[in-house]
Amino acid sequence: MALERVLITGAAGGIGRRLRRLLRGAYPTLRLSDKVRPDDLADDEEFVAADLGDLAAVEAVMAGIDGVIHLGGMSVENDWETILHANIIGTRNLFEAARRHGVARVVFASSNHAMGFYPRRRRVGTDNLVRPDSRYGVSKAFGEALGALYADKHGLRVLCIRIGNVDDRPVDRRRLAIWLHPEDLAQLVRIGLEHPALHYEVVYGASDNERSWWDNEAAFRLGYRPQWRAEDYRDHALAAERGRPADAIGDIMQGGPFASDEFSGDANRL
Ligand code: 15L
Repeated sequence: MALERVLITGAAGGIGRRLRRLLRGAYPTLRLSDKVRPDDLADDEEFVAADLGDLAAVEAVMAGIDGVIHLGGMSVENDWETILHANIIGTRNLFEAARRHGVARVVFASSNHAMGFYPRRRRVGTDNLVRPDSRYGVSKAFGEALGALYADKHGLRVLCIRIGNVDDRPVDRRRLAIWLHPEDLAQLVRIGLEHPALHYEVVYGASDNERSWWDNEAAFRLGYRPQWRAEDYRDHALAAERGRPADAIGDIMQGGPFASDEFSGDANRL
């Protein structure tokens, strides 16, 4: 089925702004949603404001939509109330509104922080248990589970992308392993919206990174062919690292500072 109208939640954020540009012309209409209206709407874009914590507002945004790119919510660690409202209740509202409106597909922006308490020396894939490094990471694991429920029970087609770090180039040593160029992200998003055999999948959002600690076989099976290589920016990334204070937990864990933030456990048990 051709997608006529695609919704981007969190459209005013850094990833949303980039995807708007990269998806221009791919679908007849992009509906953008956020709390604040962008001041540069194109002819093929429309805007509907919504607080994701308000189910009625999310339902209003969803009317007439064929596919959703769900970027909205809190994109870093925060206090529990904020994460609960924006990411747990917000993502539940998103999937429930999509179901009620017969939306065909949801691409969920998950995060590497659902798995951030794996050590960097360990290669992980999508069959490993989730090991969140933060309340934020827990909310992303919740969103992945919710996506599975709505796919299996209600027939939505769902792709969860565990995004590494989206930027024009990798900005430090850790990002050399997890960097995702915006064009490679756009490729993954289009797989989620268009792949004919998609039911429910979790993939890693990473470019062609030599230092990657992720097995991204599921993405390659769906046809993902990343075009960008982190190692091409090695000197820039490693220069940014110089002089940075050591972080006993963050430097060995995949989630970096998200893992060391508020850490009060026994480092020997990790
Ligand atoms: C994320 O999930 C965040 O949204 C982003 O701001 C970065 O912190 C990124 O992870 C990262 O791990 O570098």
